[in-house]
Amino acid sequence: MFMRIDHIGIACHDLEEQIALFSGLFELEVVAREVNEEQGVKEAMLRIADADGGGSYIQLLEPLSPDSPVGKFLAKRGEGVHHVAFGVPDVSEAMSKIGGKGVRLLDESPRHGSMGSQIAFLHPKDVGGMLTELVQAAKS
Ligand code: CMX
Ligand code: CO
Repeated sequence: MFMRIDHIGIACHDLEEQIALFSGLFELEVVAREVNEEQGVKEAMLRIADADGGGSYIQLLEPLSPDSPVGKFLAKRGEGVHHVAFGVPDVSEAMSKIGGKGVRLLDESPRHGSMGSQIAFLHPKDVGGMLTELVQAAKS
């Protein structure tokens, strides 16, 4: 079902500071910056690897407001790993397969994600405490 780790999402208070830290430490290039109002984030994608069908990234996330998912997470747990995102060939199919096993889907249908992808989240309480994102990369 999973083809790769698409990205690790990291919650931070200051996107520019965190971009400077990660690109400096690991020599990663910022390949996209977006504001996603629906997800309540300002974000940057730092490329680790390219591949046919989708690459691997670090996703740095700054909340747009304290009552957004990332804003609440920062208040409760502080900066750090917020979610793990797996690349799937078809996000709707993965949602129905995984949902059929009793895992709570946090999205009824796929939403808009980074770089034209389609995404959906699984409840962390049903996945061993890990907030899990499914990603179908945009067709290149
Ligand atoms: N990882 C693991 N556990 C988490 C978590 C996370 N990121 N966020 C919340 N939880 C846990 C909480 O600790 C809490 O556990 P306890 O009851 O044991 O304390 C439980 O889940 C419920 O958390 P909550 O704070 O009461 O609920 P929230 O209103 O914060 O909702 C969640 C949590 C996961 C349902 C919500 O954050 C969500 O829908 N997330 C999906 C969307 C999202 O995260 N978007 C931002 C990223 C966008 C992107 O990647 O593009
Ligand atoms: Co993500």
